[in-house]
Amino acid sequence: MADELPDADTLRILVLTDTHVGYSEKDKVRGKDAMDSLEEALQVGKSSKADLILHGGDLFHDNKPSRGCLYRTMDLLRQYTLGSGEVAFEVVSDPAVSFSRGMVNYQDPNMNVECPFFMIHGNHDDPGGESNLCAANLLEVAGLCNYFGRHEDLEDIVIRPLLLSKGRSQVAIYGLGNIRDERLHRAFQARKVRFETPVDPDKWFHVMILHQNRHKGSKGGVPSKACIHEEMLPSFLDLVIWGHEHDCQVKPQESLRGEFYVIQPGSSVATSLTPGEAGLKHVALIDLKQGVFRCNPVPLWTVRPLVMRDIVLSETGLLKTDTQAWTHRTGSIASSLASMAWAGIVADAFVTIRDSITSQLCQFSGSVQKQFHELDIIYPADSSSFVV
Ligand SMILES: [Mn+2]
Repeated sequence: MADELPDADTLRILVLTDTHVGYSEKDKVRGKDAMDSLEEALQVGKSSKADLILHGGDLFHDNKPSRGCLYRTMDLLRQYTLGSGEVAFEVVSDPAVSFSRGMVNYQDPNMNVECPFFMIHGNHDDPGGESNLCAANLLEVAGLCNYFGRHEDLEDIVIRPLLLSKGRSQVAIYGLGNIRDERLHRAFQARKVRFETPVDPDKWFHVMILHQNRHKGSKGGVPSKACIHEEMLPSFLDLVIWGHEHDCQVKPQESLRGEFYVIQPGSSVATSLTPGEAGLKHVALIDLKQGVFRCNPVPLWTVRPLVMRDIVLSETGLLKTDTQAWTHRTGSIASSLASMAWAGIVADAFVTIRDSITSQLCQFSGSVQKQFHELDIIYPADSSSFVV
């Protein structure tokens, strides 16, 4: 955590993304995980005296969050963003350009905001339906968030920055809520995405926040046209905050052309059984001061660890068809995790065996209801490696 409090010229932003609240909410063991981690993240903002919170989309896991999920989220936002503390920065751009209600929530005379929450939507919580609203609009009308980065006209996407100033620091934030990857890729190629910069752009620190697939090179990830490449983003940017990708790569990485830095905070709950989700999750505290920034990653300890192990069938000597032997083998892995739980190494065991060929899921749950580790055993897709 940033050890000292921000001074009069330092804008401190708590950056988080992909909190997916409501994920697995009906699960008896994991049901509260996503919400607990959102709360932990908000606590980081509060204890480090962040000036504002910036969320990179997929705050909610479901497009129509359950009543319980919405209620709890609103309750947390009340608890961690409202209060009598002073907002020490100013929005100096026209709020009507960025926000549908024409104002930032801390300027609303009916609200008492001390740490404003800004967000873009992700692919899980995007606007739609008859009303063309999303869950963020509900938070917005309740005065609990500042929802921006929504672009209606995909033939002409004009990204106008939200301009913030604190003391001698000036920051322009360019928000781009999720758009279907292929469409956005095409729009970038067809030069239908334009960025408006403030007059005197050199005096501003330029931050972009987006929620899209990130190009991972030719080896891995989604097809090249179904993602956004760093090279497509304008070179005047100083920092890009990349939402949607769940791997936590919170340490700033220099962009391929070295023009800006990229921070990918990752999700605060593991929603898929992939190796990228198994790392320790973090949020970022970003201090911006007169054109330079510092990123302090803060680990989230409430995130239930995901442990992955691969078992190669050909190394086990078990027959592919011998399901009994497999049940025995997986059962013994489950019980060894359970004994680790009893020994206090892990608090509980929860084993998922995924068969990538039949897509079958078998789950074994340990008996200690505290934390658990999840073990994913992936059978190699290449059946030639099976002993048959
Ligand atoms: Mn997403």
